[in-house]
Amino acid sequence: MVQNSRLASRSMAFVLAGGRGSRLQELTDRRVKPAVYFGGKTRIIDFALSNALNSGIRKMALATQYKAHSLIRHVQRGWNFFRAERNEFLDILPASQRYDEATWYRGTADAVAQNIDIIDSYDVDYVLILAGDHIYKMDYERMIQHHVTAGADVTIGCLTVPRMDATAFGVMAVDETDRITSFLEKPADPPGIPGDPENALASMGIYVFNWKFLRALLLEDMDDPNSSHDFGNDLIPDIVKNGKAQAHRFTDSCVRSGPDAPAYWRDVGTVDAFWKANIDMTDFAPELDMWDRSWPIWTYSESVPPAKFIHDQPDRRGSAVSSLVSGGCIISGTEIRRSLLFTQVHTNSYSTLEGAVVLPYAYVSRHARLTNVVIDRGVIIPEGLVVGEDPEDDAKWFRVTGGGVTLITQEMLDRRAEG
Ligand code: ADQ
Ligand code: ADP
Repeated sequence: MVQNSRLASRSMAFVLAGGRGSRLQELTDRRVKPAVYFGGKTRIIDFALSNALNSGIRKMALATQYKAHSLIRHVQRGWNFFRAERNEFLDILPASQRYDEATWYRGTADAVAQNIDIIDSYDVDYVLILAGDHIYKMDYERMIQHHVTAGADVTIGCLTVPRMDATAFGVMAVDETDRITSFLEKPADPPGIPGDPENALASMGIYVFNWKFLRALLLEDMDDPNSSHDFGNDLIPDIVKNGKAQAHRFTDSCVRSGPDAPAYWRDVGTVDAFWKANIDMTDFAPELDMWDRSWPIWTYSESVPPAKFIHDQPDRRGSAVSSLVSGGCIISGTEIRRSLLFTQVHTNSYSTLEGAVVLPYAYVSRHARLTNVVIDRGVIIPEGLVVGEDPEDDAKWFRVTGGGVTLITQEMLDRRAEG
Protein backbone atom coordinates (compact mmCIF):
# COMPACT_ATOMS: atom_id res chain seq x y z
CA MET A 1 0.00 0.00 0.00
CA VAL A 2 1.33 3.42 -0.94
CA GLN A 3 1.73 5.73 2.02
CA ASN A 4 -1.09 8.11 2.72
CA SER A 5 0.69 11.39 2.61
CA ARG A 6 2.49 10.46 -0.58
CA LEU A 7 -0.62 10.13 -2.72
CA ALA A 8 -2.06 13.47 -1.67
CA SER A 9 1.30 15.11 -2.32
CA ARG A 10 1.35 13.62 -5.83
CA SER A 11 -2.15 14.96 -6.53
CA MET A 12 -3.82 18.24 -7.26
CA ALA A 13 -7.41 19.33 -6.82
CA PHE A 14 -9.01 21.06 -9.79
CA VAL A 15 -12.16 22.73 -8.52
CA LEU A 16 -14.90 23.64 -10.99
CA ALA A 17 -16.68 26.76 -9.88
CA GLY A 18 -17.98 28.32 -13.06
CA GLY A 19 -21.65 27.28 -13.20
CA ARG A 20 -24.20 29.82 -12.05
CA GLY A 21 -26.59 27.60 -10.10
CA SER A 22 -29.69 29.26 -11.50
CA ARG A 23 -32.13 27.35 -9.28
CA LEU A 24 -30.92 29.49 -6.40
CA GLN A 25 -32.81 32.28 -8.16
CA GLU A 26 -31.87 35.79 -7.08
CA LEU A 27 -29.22 34.46 -4.66
CA THR A 28 -27.04 33.86 -7.71
CA ASP A 29 -27.97 37.01 -9.63
CA ARG A 30 -24.68 38.59 -8.68
CA ARG A 31 -22.57 35.72 -7.42
CA VAL A 32 -21.89 32.20 -8.65
CA LYS A 33 -23.29 29.32 -6.56
CA PRO A 34 -19.95 28.35 -4.93
CA ALA A 35 -19.73 31.93 -3.59
CA VAL A 36 -23.12 31.74 -1.88
CA TYR A 37 -22.94 31.94 1.91
CA PHE A 38 -23.61 28.83 3.96
CA GLY A 39 -23.67 27.93 7.64
CA GLY A 40 -23.10 31.32 9.26
CA LYS A 41 -19.47 32.02 8.44
CA THR A 42 -18.52 30.01 5.40
CA ARG A 43 -19.37 29.92 1.72
CA ILE A 44 -20.23 26.83 -0.29
CA ILE A 45 -16.78 26.70 -1.95
CA ASP A 46 -15.08 26.37 1.45
CA PHE A 47 -16.31 22.78 1.80
CA ALA A 48 -14.56 21.38 -1.29
CA LEU A 49 -11.43 23.44 -0.61
CA SER A 50 -11.34 22.46 3.08
CA ASN A 51 -11.82 18.79 2.23
CA ALA A 52 -8.86 19.02 -0.14
CA LEU A 53 -6.70 20.83 2.40
CA ASN A 54 -7.67 18.46 5.24
CA SER A 55 -6.93 15.50 2.93
CA GLY A 56 -3.34 16.70 2.56
CA ILE A 57 -3.62 18.18 -0.93
CA ARG A 58 -1.49 21.31 -1.28
CA LYS A 59 -1.89 22.08 -4.97
CA MET A 60 -5.22 23.43 -6.06
CA ALA A 61 -6.73 25.29 -8.97
CA LEU A 62 -10.11 26.94 -9.14
CA ALA A 63 -11.79 27.44 -12.52
CA THR A 64 -14.21 30.36 -12.54
CA GLN A 65 -16.47 31.83 -15.15
CA TYR A 66 -19.92 33.20 -14.24
CA LYS A 67 -19.98 36.30 -11.94
CA ALA A 68 -16.77 35.33 -10.22
CA HIS A 69 -15.88 38.58 -8.46
CA SER A 70 -17.28 37.72 -5.06
CA LEU A 71 -15.81 34.19 -5.27
CA ILE A 72 -12.37 35.40 -6.28
CA ARG A 73 -12.37 38.07 -3.59
CA HIS A 74 -13.32 35.50 -0.96
CA VAL A 75 -10.62 33.02 -2.02
CA GLN A 76 -7.96 35.69 -2.30
CA ARG A 77 -8.73 37.02 1.16
CA GLY A 78 -9.23 33.76 2.96
CA TRP A 79 -7.41 30.97 1.22
CA ASN A 80 -3.81 31.88 1.89
CA PHE A 81 -2.80 28.69 3.69
CA PHE A 82 -0.26 27.77 1.04
CA ARG A 83 3.50 28.24 1.05
CA ALA A 84 4.87 28.82 -2.42
CA GLU A 85 8.36 27.96 -1.22
CA ARG A 86 7.09 24.46 -0.38
CA ASN A 87 5.53 24.26 -3.82
CA GLU A 88 2.01 24.73 -2.43
CA PHE A 89 -0.56 26.96 -4.08
CA LEU A 90 -4.11 27.72 -5.07
CA ASP A 91 -4.35 29.16 -8.57
CA ILE A 92 -7.46 30.99 -9.67
CA LEU A 93 -8.13 30.27 -13.33
CA PRO A 94 -10.80 32.51 -14.84
CA ALA A 95 -11.88 31.51 -18.34
CA SER A 96 -9.29 33.41 -20.31
CA GLN A 97 -9.83 32.28 -23.88
CA ARG A 98 -6.51 30.51 -23.95
CA TYR A 99 -7.15 28.31 -26.97
CA ASP A 100 -9.70 30.21 -28.91
CA GLU A 101 -10.62 33.82 -28.66
CA ALA A 102 -14.26 33.25 -29.43
CA THR A 103 -15.21 30.97 -26.53
CA TRP A 104 -15.15 30.78 -22.75
CA TYR A 105 -15.02 27.43 -21.02
CA ARG A 106 -17.32 25.37 -23.21
CA GLY A 107 -18.03 22.82 -20.48
CA THR A 108 -16.50 21.24 -17.38
CA ALA A 109 -13.94 19.20 -19.35
CA ASP A 110 -13.02 22.24 -21.42
CA ALA A 111 -12.33 24.17 -18.21
CA VAL A 112 -9.61 21.60 -17.47
CA ALA A 113 -8.46 21.28 -21.09
CA GLN A 114 -7.86 25.00 -21.43
CA ASN A 115 -5.44 24.79 -18.52
CA ILE A 116 -3.44 21.73 -19.59
CA ASP A 117 -0.14 23.59 -19.67
CA ILE A 118 -0.72 24.99 -16.18
CA ILE A 119 -1.53 21.53 -14.80
CA ASP A 120 1.57 20.15 -16.52
CA SER A 121 3.61 22.66 -14.59
CA TYR A 122 2.25 21.27 -11.29
CA ASP A 123 4.06 18.00 -12.01
CA VAL A 124 1.50 15.70 -10.37
CA ASP A 125 0.43 12.13 -11.12
CA TYR A 126 -3.24 12.41 -10.14
CA VAL A 127 -5.84 15.05 -10.75
CA LEU A 128 -8.88 15.20 -8.53
CA ILE A 129 -11.71 17.05 -10.26
CA LEU A 130 -14.16 18.58 -7.79
CA ALA A 131 -17.41 20.47 -8.09
CA GLY A 132 -17.25 23.57 -5.95
CA ASP A 133 -20.91 23.56 -5.08
CA HIS A 134 -21.78 20.86 -2.57
CA ILE A 135 -21.83 20.68 1.22
CA TYR A 136 -20.07 17.59 2.60
CA LYS A 137 -16.97 16.41 4.38
CA MET A 138 -14.85 13.82 2.67
CA ASP A 139 -11.32 12.48 2.88
CA TYR A 140 -10.22 12.55 -0.75
CA GLU A 141 -6.98 10.74 0.11
CA ARG A 142 -9.01 7.55 0.59
CA MET A 143 -10.64 8.02 -2.80
CA ILE A 144 -7.24 8.49 -4.47
CA GLN A 145 -6.00 5.36 -2.66
CA HIS A 146 -8.96 3.43 -4.02
CA HIS A 147 -8.27 4.74 -7.52
CA VAL A 148 -4.65 3.59 -7.38
CA THR A 149 -5.45 0.21 -5.82
CA ALA A 150 -8.16 -0.49 -8.40
CA GLY A 151 -5.87 0.50 -11.27
CA ALA A 152 -8.69 2.54 -12.79
CA ASP A 153 -8.59 5.14 -15.56
CA VAL A 154 -11.12 7.19 -13.66
CA THR A 155 -12.66 6.82 -10.21
CA ILE A 156 -15.99 8.51 -9.61
CA GLY A 157 -17.38 9.49 -6.22
CA CYS A 158 -20.92 8.17 -5.89
CA LEU A 159 -23.92 8.35 -3.60
CA THR A 160 -27.08 6.36 -3.15
CA VAL A 161 -30.09 8.60 -3.82
CA PRO A 162 -33.83 7.93 -4.18
CA ARG A 163 -34.34 6.76 -7.77
CA MET A 164 -36.59 9.63 -8.82
CA ASP A 165 -34.12 12.25 -7.48
CA ALA A 166 -31.46 10.75 -9.72
CA THR A 167 -32.75 12.53 -12.84
CA ALA A 168 -30.46 15.45 -11.87
CA PHE A 169 -27.36 13.23 -11.69
CA GLY A 170 -25.15 10.97 -13.70
CA VAL A 171 -26.45 7.49 -12.85
CA MET A 172 -24.32 4.37 -12.96
CA ALA A 173 -24.56 0.61 -12.81
CA VAL A 174 -21.68 -1.35 -11.26
CA ASP A 175 -20.48 -4.96 -11.08
CA GLU A 176 -19.63 -6.78 -7.84
CA THR A 177 -16.24 -5.00 -7.67
CA ASP A 178 -17.90 -1.60 -8.12
CA ARG A 179 -16.47 -1.27 -11.60
CA ILE A 180 -18.87 0.92 -13.55
CA THR A 181 -20.62 -0.97 -16.34
CA SER A 182 -22.90 1.78 -17.60
CA PHE A 183 -23.30 5.52 -17.08
CA LEU A 184 -26.25 7.68 -18.07
CA GLU A 185 -26.06 11.46 -17.63
CA LYS A 186 -29.31 12.83 -16.15
CA PRO A 187 -31.60 10.03 -17.37
CA ALA A 188 -35.34 10.80 -17.46
CA ASP A 189 -36.06 7.34 -16.03
CA PRO A 190 -33.09 6.44 -13.83
CA PRO A 191 -32.32 2.75 -13.46
CA GLY A 192 -32.52 1.46 -9.87
CA ILE A 193 -29.88 -0.54 -8.05
CA PRO A 194 -30.36 -4.32 -8.50
CA GLY A 195 -31.87 -5.57 -5.25
CA ASP A 196 -32.64 -1.97 -4.22
CA PRO A 197 -34.88 -0.68 -7.03
CA GLU A 198 -36.09 2.42 -5.15
CA ASN A 199 -32.57 3.85 -5.08
CA ALA A 200 -29.99 4.70 -7.71
CA LEU A 201 -26.22 5.09 -7.67
CA ALA A 202 -25.51 8.72 -8.54
CA SER A 203 -22.29 10.48 -9.49
CA MET A 204 -21.20 13.25 -7.11
CA GLY A 205 -19.48 14.92 -10.06
CA ILE A 206 -16.07 14.31 -8.49
CA TYR A 207 -13.40 12.30 -10.28
CA VAL A 208 -9.84 11.04 -9.83
CA PHE A 209 -7.77 10.62 -12.99
CA ASN A 210 -4.20 9.73 -13.76
CA TRP A 211 -3.08 13.01 -15.26
CA LYS A 212 -1.41 11.40 -18.30
CA PHE A 213 -4.60 9.54 -19.14
CA LEU A 214 -6.86 12.57 -18.71
CA ARG A 215 -4.48 14.82 -20.60
CA ALA A 216 -4.60 12.60 -23.71
CA LEU A 217 -8.36 12.33 -23.48
CA LEU A 218 -8.82 16.10 -23.20
CA LEU A 219 -6.63 16.76 -26.23
CA GLU A 220 -8.79 14.37 -28.22
CA ASP A 221 -12.04 15.84 -26.91
CA MET A 222 -11.07 19.44 -27.48
CA ASP A 223 -11.33 19.21 -31.26
CA ASP A 224 -14.29 16.85 -31.36
CA PRO A 225 -17.15 18.77 -33.00
CA ASN A 226 -19.71 16.32 -31.58
CA SER A 227 -18.65 16.80 -27.96
CA SER A 228 -20.16 19.22 -25.47
CA HIS A 229 -16.82 19.03 -23.59
CA ASP A 230 -18.47 17.95 -20.39
CA PHE A 231 -17.31 15.20 -18.01
CA GLY A 232 -20.77 13.78 -17.38
CA ASN A 233 -22.02 13.99 -20.96
CA ASP A 234 -18.96 13.09 -22.95
CA LEU A 235 -15.79 11.89 -21.19
CA ILE A 236 -17.20 9.62 -18.51
CA PRO A 237 -19.57 7.61 -20.78
CA ASP A 238 -16.66 7.17 -23.19
CA ILE A 239 -14.32 5.81 -20.48
CA VAL A 240 -17.01 3.49 -19.16
CA LYS A 241 -17.25 1.97 -22.68
CA ASN A 242 -13.58 1.93 -23.60
CA GLY A 243 -11.62 1.92 -20.35
CA LYS A 244 -11.86 1.17 -16.66
CA ALA A 245 -14.13 3.38 -14.58
CA GLN A 246 -14.40 2.63 -10.86
CA ALA A 247 -17.12 3.75 -8.48
CA HIS A 248 -16.00 5.02 -5.08
CA ARG A 249 -18.69 5.05 -2.40
CA PHE A 250 -19.01 8.29 -0.49
CA THR A 251 -19.75 6.24 2.63
CA ASP A 252 -16.20 4.84 2.44
CA SER A 253 -14.53 8.20 2.87
CA CYS A 254 -17.04 10.64 4.25
CA VAL A 255 -16.10 12.34 7.50
CA ARG A 256 -18.94 11.76 9.96
CA SER A 257 -19.89 13.81 12.98
CA GLY A 258 -19.81 10.63 15.13
CA PRO A 259 -19.37 6.87 14.68
CA ASP A 260 -23.08 6.28 14.07
CA ALA A 261 -23.82 9.56 12.31
CA PRO A 262 -25.25 9.44 8.79
CA ALA A 263 -23.15 10.31 5.75
CA TYR A 264 -23.94 13.98 5.11
CA TRP A 265 -23.97 15.35 1.55
CA ARG A 266 -26.21 18.13 0.30
CA ASP A 267 -26.66 19.93 -2.97
CA VAL A 268 -28.04 23.22 -1.73
CA GLY A 269 -28.97 24.06 -5.30
CA THR A 270 -32.51 25.34 -4.71
CA VAL A 271 -33.76 28.00 -2.33
CA ASP A 272 -35.70 25.33 -0.41
CA ALA A 273 -32.66 23.05 -0.06
CA PHE A 274 -30.49 26.02 0.85
CA TRP A 275 -32.90 27.19 3.53
CA LYS A 276 -33.35 23.72 4.98
CA ALA A 277 -29.65 22.86 5.13
CA ASN A 278 -28.95 26.14 6.93
CA ILE A 279 -31.86 25.79 9.33
CA ASP A 280 -30.85 22.17 10.05
CA MET A 281 -27.73 23.62 11.66
CA THR A 282 -29.96 24.86 14.48
CA ASP A 283 -30.91 21.26 15.42
CA PHE A 284 -29.81 20.01 18.81
CA ALA A 285 -27.35 17.64 17.13
CA PRO A 286 -27.02 18.67 13.47
CA GLU A 287 -25.99 16.05 10.95
CA LEU A 288 -23.32 18.41 9.66
CA ASP A 289 -20.86 19.03 12.48
CA MET A 290 -19.10 22.34 11.98
CA TRP A 291 -17.70 22.23 15.50
CA ASP A 292 -15.48 19.21 14.83
CA ARG A 293 -11.93 20.45 15.27
CA SER A 294 -10.49 17.43 13.49
CA TRP A 295 -12.02 18.41 10.12
CA PRO A 296 -12.37 22.18 10.15
CA ILE A 297 -14.09 24.10 7.40
CA TRP A 298 -11.64 26.87 6.63
CA THR A 299 -12.82 30.23 5.40
CA TYR A 300 -12.16 33.93 5.21
CA SER A 301 -13.37 35.33 8.44
CA GLU A 302 -13.91 39.00 9.01
CA SER A 303 -12.47 40.40 12.19
CA VAL A 304 -15.58 41.41 14.10
CA PRO A 305 -16.58 41.84 17.73
CA PRO A 306 -18.71 39.19 19.49
CA ALA A 307 -22.45 39.07 18.92
CA LYS A 308 -24.37 41.12 21.44
CA PHE A 309 -27.88 40.87 22.83
CA ILE A 310 -29.37 44.06 24.25
CA HIS A 311 -32.65 45.83 24.87
CA ASP A 312 -33.55 49.41 25.48
CA GLN A 313 -37.26 48.67 25.75
CA PRO A 314 -38.13 47.29 29.22
CA ASP A 315 -40.72 44.91 27.73
CA ARG A 316 -38.52 43.47 24.98
CA ARG A 317 -35.36 41.50 25.52
CA GLY A 318 -33.01 40.54 22.72
CA SER A 319 -32.93 36.76 22.72
CA ALA A 320 -32.16 33.85 20.47
CA VAL A 321 -33.01 30.21 21.11
CA SER A 322 -32.12 27.19 18.96
CA SER A 323 -30.23 29.60 16.75
CA LEU A 324 -26.78 30.41 15.42
CA VAL A 325 -25.73 34.03 15.73
CA SER A 326 -22.43 35.02 14.12
CA GLY A 327 -19.87 37.57 15.21
CA GLY A 328 -20.63 41.25 14.81
CA CYS A 329 -24.40 40.79 15.18
CA ILE A 330 -26.44 43.15 17.34
CA ILE A 331 -29.72 41.69 18.55
CA SER A 332 -31.59 44.54 20.12
CA GLY A 333 -34.93 43.57 21.60
CA THR A 334 -35.63 40.93 18.93
CA GLU A 335 -37.03 37.45 19.55
CA ILE A 336 -35.18 34.92 17.45
CA ARG A 337 -36.04 31.26 17.15
CA ARG A 338 -34.62 28.46 14.99
CA SER A 339 -32.68 30.90 12.85
CA LEU A 340 -29.19 31.37 11.49
CA LEU A 341 -27.71 34.86 11.41
CA PHE A 342 -24.51 35.49 9.46
CA THR A 343 -21.86 38.07 10.32
CA GLN A 344 -22.84 41.66 11.21
CA VAL A 345 -26.62 41.32 11.13
CA HIS A 346 -28.46 43.97 13.15
CA THR A 347 -32.03 43.48 14.35
CA ASN A 348 -34.33 45.76 16.34
CA SER A 349 -37.00 45.80 19.01
CA TYR A 350 -40.45 44.23 18.70
CA SER A 351 -39.33 42.14 15.74
CA THR A 352 -39.56 38.36 15.58
CA LEU A 353 -37.53 36.00 13.44
CA GLU A 354 -38.47 32.34 13.14
CA GLY A 355 -36.88 29.97 10.64
CA ALA A 356 -34.85 32.86 9.23
CA VAL A 357 -31.59 32.55 7.31
CA VAL A 358 -30.14 36.05 7.37
CA LEU A 359 -27.06 36.72 5.24
CA PRO A 360 -24.33 39.17 6.32
CA TYR A 361 -24.97 42.86 6.91
CA ALA A 362 -28.75 42.59 6.76
CA TYR A 363 -30.73 44.99 8.94
CA VAL A 364 -34.13 44.27 10.43
CA SER A 365 -36.10 47.34 11.53
CA ARG A 366 -38.63 47.34 14.37
CA HIS A 367 -41.95 45.46 14.46
CA ALA A 368 -41.06 43.04 11.65
CA ARG A 369 -42.36 39.45 11.77
CA LEU A 370 -40.43 37.16 9.47
CA THR A 371 -41.09 33.43 9.27
CA ASN A 372 -39.32 30.87 7.05
CA VAL A 373 -37.31 33.39 5.06
CA VAL A 374 -33.95 33.79 3.37
CA ILE A 375 -32.77 37.39 3.56
CA ASP A 376 -30.03 38.35 1.10
CA ARG A 377 -26.85 40.14 2.08
CA GLY A 378 -27.20 43.78 3.06
CA VAL A 379 -31.00 43.84 2.81
CA ILE A 380 -32.77 46.49 4.88
CA ILE A 381 -36.07 45.10 6.18
CA PRO A 382 -38.46 48.04 6.65
CA GLU A 383 -40.37 48.68 9.84
CA GLY A 384 -43.39 46.42 10.35
CA LEU A 385 -42.76 44.06 7.44
CA VAL A 386 -44.64 40.78 7.90
CA VAL A 387 -43.56 37.82 5.76
CA GLY A 388 -44.49 34.15 6.02
CA GLU A 389 -48.08 34.50 7.20
CA ASP A 390 -49.89 35.12 3.90
CA PRO A 391 -48.07 33.40 1.02
CA GLU A 392 -50.31 34.95 -1.64
CA ASP A 393 -49.51 38.45 -0.46
CA ASP A 394 -45.81 37.60 -0.08
CA ALA A 395 -45.71 36.32 -3.65
CA LYS A 396 -46.72 39.75 -4.96
CA TRP A 397 -43.29 41.10 -4.06
CA PHE A 398 -41.04 38.29 -3.01
CA ARG A 399 -40.07 34.87 -4.27
CA VAL A 400 -42.11 32.23 -2.47
CA THR A 401 -40.87 28.69 -3.12
CA GLY A 402 -42.82 25.47 -3.45
CA GLY A 403 -41.59 24.56 0.02
CA GLY A 404 -43.05 27.72 1.55
CA VAL A 405 -39.81 29.66 1.99
CA THR A 406 -39.70 33.34 1.04
CA LEU A 407 -36.57 34.81 -0.48
CA ILE A 408 -36.16 38.56 0.12
CA THR A 409 -33.66 40.69 -1.79
CA GLN A 410 -33.16 44.45 -1.76
CA GLU A 411 -34.39 44.75 -5.35
CA MET A 412 -37.68 43.12 -4.35
CA LEU A 413 -38.09 45.48 -1.40
CA ASP A 414 -37.28 48.48 -3.59
CA ARG A 415 -39.95 47.45 -6.09
CA ARG A 416 -42.41 46.99 -3.26
CA ALA A 417 -41.59 50.43 -1.84
CA GLU A 418 -42.22 51.98 -5.25
CA GLY A 419 -45.60 50.21 -5.27
P1 ADQ B 1 -24.31 19.03 -13.09
O1 ADQ B 1 -25.08 19.07 -11.82
O2 ADQ B 1 -25.02 19.40 -14.36
O3 ADQ B 1 -23.73 17.55 -13.29
P2 ADQ B 1 -22.38 20.94 -13.88
O4 ADQ B 1 -23.28 22.00 -14.32
O5 ADQ B 1 -21.63 20.16 -14.89
O6 ADQ B 1 -23.09 19.93 -12.87
O7 ADQ B 1 -21.39 21.56 -12.83
C1 ADQ B 1 -20.41 20.83 -12.15
C2 ADQ B 1 -19.42 21.81 -11.56
O8 ADQ B 1 -18.73 22.49 -12.60
C3 ADQ B 1 -20.06 22.92 -10.73
O9 ADQ B 1 -19.24 23.17 -9.61
C4 ADQ B 1 -20.08 24.14 -11.65
O10 ADQ B 1 -19.95 25.34 -10.93
C5 ADQ B 1 -18.89 23.89 -12.52
N1 ADQ B 1 -19.02 24.35 -13.90
C6 ADQ B 1 -20.06 24.20 -14.75
N2 ADQ B 1 -19.80 24.71 -15.95
C7 ADQ B 1 -18.53 25.21 -15.87
C8 ADQ B 1 -17.67 25.91 -16.79
N3 ADQ B 1 -18.06 26.15 -18.04
N4 ADQ B 1 -16.46 26.29 -16.35
C9 ADQ B 1 -16.06 26.03 -15.09
N5 ADQ B 1 -16.81 25.39 -14.20
C10 ADQ B 1 -18.04 24.99 -14.57
C11 ADQ B 1 -22.51 17.05 -12.76
C12 ADQ B 1 -22.21 15.72 -13.42
C13 ADQ B 1 -23.25 14.67 -13.00
C14 ADQ B 1 -23.24 14.57 -11.49
C15 ADQ B 1 -23.54 15.94 -10.87
C16 ADQ B 1 -23.44 15.90 -9.36
O11 ADQ B 1 -22.20 15.88 -14.83
O12 ADQ B 1 -22.95 13.42 -13.58
O13 ADQ B 1 -24.19 13.62 -11.05
O14 ADQ B 1 -22.59 16.90 -11.34
O15 ADQ B 1 -23.83 17.10 -8.84
P1 ADP C 1 -20.92 38.83 -1.76
O1 ADP C 1 -21.53 37.81 -2.65
O2 ADP C 1 -19.45 38.71 -1.63
O3 ADP C 1 -21.62 39.00 -0.49
P2 ADP C 1 -22.27 41.04 -2.78
O4 ADP C 1 -23.55 40.37 -2.54
O5 ADP C 1 -22.02 42.32 -2.13
O6 ADP C 1 -21.02 40.19 -2.46
O7 ADP C 1 -22.07 41.21 -4.31
C1 ADP C 1 -21.79 40.15 -5.22
C2 ADP C 1 -21.21 40.80 -6.47
O8 ADP C 1 -22.12 41.76 -7.00
C3 ADP C 1 -19.95 41.55 -6.19
O9 ADP C 1 -19.14 41.38 -7.32
C4 ADP C 1 -20.38 42.98 -6.02
O10 ADP C 1 -19.35 43.87 -6.39
C5 ADP C 1 -21.54 43.05 -6.99
N1 ADP C 1 -22.60 43.95 -6.53
C6 ADP C 1 -22.97 44.21 -5.26
N2 ADP C 1 -24.04 45.02 -5.21
C7 ADP C 1 -24.39 45.25 -6.49
C8 ADP C 1 -25.43 45.96 -7.13
N3 ADP C 1 -26.35 46.64 -6.44
N4 ADP C 1 -25.47 45.97 -8.48
C9 ADP C 1 -24.57 45.30 -9.19
N5 ADP C 1 -23.57 44.58 -8.67
C10 ADP C 1 -23.46 44.55 -7.34
